[in-house]
Amino acid sequence: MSDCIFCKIIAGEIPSDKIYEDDMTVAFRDLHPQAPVHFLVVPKKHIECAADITAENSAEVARCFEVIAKLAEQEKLQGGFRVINNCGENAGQTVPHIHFHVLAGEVMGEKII
Ligand code: DGP
Repeated sequence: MSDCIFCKIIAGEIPSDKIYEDDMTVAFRDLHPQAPVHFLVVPKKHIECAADITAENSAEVARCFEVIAKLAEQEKLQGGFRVINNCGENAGQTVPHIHFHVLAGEVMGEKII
C-alpha cells in the first residue's frame, strides 16, 4: 500500500530502529514507547487489521508470534511481556497495517483483561 507508514518502513523509505527482519516479518521500536521496552512486530504483507486474517494470510500472523518468542529471548524479557493488538477505530488503531505491540521492562499496571 503506497500510503501506509508501515509499508514504507518495511520498504526502507522511512527510517526505523529495526531489531529484526526476515522474509515475512519486521520488528522495530515504537516511536512513542509506552514501557521501557516497546517494539512492534509487523508482517511485511499488508493486512489491515485482525478482522482481515484469513486461512490465506494467517501464516504471516503465525510468523509474527514465532518472532515475538525469538525476540523475547534476544531482548532478555525473561520477566515477562505483554502483547497487544488494536483492531479498528474503537480499539484505537492508528496505523491500519496489522501489528503486535510487545511491552516489557516493568511490572505492568492495571489490566484491561
Ligand atoms: P496502534 O495505535 O495500535 O495503531 O499503534 C501504532 C503505533 O505505531 C503507535 O504506538 C506509534 C507507532 N508509530 C506510528 N508511526 C510510527 C513510525 O513512523 N515509526 C515507528 N517506529 N513507530 C510508529
